[in-house]
Amino acid sequence: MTVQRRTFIAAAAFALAGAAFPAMAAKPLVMGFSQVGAESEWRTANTVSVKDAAKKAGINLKFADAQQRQENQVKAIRSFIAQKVDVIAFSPVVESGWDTVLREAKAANIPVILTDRDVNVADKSLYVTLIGSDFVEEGRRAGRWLNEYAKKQPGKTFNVVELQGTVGSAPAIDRKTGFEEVTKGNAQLKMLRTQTAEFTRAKGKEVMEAFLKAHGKNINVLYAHNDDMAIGAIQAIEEAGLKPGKDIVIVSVDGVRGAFEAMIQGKLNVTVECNPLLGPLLMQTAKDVKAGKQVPKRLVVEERVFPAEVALKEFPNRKY
Ligand code: GYE
Repeated sequence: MTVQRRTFIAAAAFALAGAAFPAMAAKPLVMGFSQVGAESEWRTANTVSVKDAAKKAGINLKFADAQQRQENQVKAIRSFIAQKVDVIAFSPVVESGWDTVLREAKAANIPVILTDRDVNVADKSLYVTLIGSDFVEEGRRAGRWLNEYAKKQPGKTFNVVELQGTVGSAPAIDRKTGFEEVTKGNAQLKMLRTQTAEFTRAKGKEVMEAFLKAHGKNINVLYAHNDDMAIGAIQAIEEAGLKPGKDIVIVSVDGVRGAFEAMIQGKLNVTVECNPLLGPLLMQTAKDVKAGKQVPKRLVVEERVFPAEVALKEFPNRKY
């Protein structure tokens, strides 16, 4: 029998099997997803987006919550490898320390898609693509807004305090970098204190209380790496008898519903949008990767800046 004829018979048998067992032909893609945790409103919206999109795309999602701990993520990834999932996706809690486990995934021939946060690895072939925001640009946007604000009050200097996100995480590193890049030449701004509050409301409140205890009314501006920390800080400011949004100008990042509510109440001055609705693009990318299609190494989502003046008008359009 010739090679062509044998191929023909095999193809015909395959087509027949497909027709007789359609369920077999449409085996759902299995994705292991390791989420950072549930530290913020942003994260909750991101989790909902990933789960909904998987359902809609017919993807079998194995979801693991790492509770903000890298060792839990490493464990989850190893278990996905052992289960031989089709694709692994994860949002890395911190940037460094991923080489070993990603090499294990590569050796098992399982493609890895990063969502939201970046990793710091020398060998970029250890992941297929990163889907998410440009955090440095978000930091620049926050800084540019503050520069403009200060410009309107020439001669005045502003003492700034900063609440950083999770130590070692891409958004904390990049939002600090971008903000510093555009504000460092501004003689009107003076950074008084900067400290992590781990992207949570509770910590945001706690660290802001400490800042207020040390500097009281000398604080003019708060830059928070996310809305949740800003919302926690707002509580601390009010409890200290000061007016958030007035006595202390507040700039934050994410654009979640809670931030819009705070802006409408005049307690937050601006939020820089960070889009958590990455689920649909993640599922499409996973399908493309499994189909052998070439995908770009970086997929960046579009975002805007929302000052308090537009909050009421924009609120009904917000999806998270
Ligand atoms: O800004 C913050 C969350 O990685 C972009 O993580 C994300 C950040 C987001 O906890 O609210």
